[in-house]
Amino acid sequence: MAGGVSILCCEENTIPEWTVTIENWKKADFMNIELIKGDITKIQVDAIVNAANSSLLGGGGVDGAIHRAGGKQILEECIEIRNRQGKCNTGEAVVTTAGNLPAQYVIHTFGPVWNGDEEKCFSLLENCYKNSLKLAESLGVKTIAFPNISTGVYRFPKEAAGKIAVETVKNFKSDIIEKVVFICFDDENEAVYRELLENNNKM
Ligand code: AR6
Repeated sequence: MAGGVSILCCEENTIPEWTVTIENWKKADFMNIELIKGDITKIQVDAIVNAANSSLLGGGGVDGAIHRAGGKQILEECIEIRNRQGKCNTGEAVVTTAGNLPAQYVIHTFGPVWNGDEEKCFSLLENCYKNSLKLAESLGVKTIAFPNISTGVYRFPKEAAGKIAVETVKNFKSDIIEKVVFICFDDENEAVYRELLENNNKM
């Protein structure tokens, strides 16, 4: 396999609109970054990431969708983690199995609540992506899907959040992870990611 990155843009369960390869982007032989518009609970990857909260006990948004679709096993494992190590700190990540979901693991990360403190919030969001990728690697995960962490209830500006997500993934050198999927649920995030990834291809 030639070195480089394929970026695919597509709707959930459709054929990608375009594919571009960037030579020598990563240390690994190849790595795919995909942009998919859809529901993260439906996607077939080794691990999906949950935009959780410090309690790890579920909530609304993507967290609620994952717990609803995954069933009570995920919550039970989250409670065990809580009992063992306490609440999740901002930027940290923990893992459970994925219950009834097609994925094997759910990696739960607690994103920053946007408060206008750019330096702190940017760095904490970067930690969410980095720590999730590190944890995935330690589990031997080859394919992982991220939602747009903190851009819902936590009101992180979408463009800044997208830039942090794409840059952090791009800079994460891995010989294990082969594919990272960004799942965008709303039109605004999809447009942000599409532009970021298309611009990447031109660089
Ligand atoms: N699949 C993919 N993305 C989704 C889905 C889905 N099924 N549903 C929503 N999104 P949010 P946050 C997108 O609010 O901002 C929860 O209550 C959504 O469009 O879920 O990190 C937790 O328990 C948005 O772009 O997470 C926390 O208390 C993105 O997911 C709090 O919300 C993130 O929105 C976390 O807030």
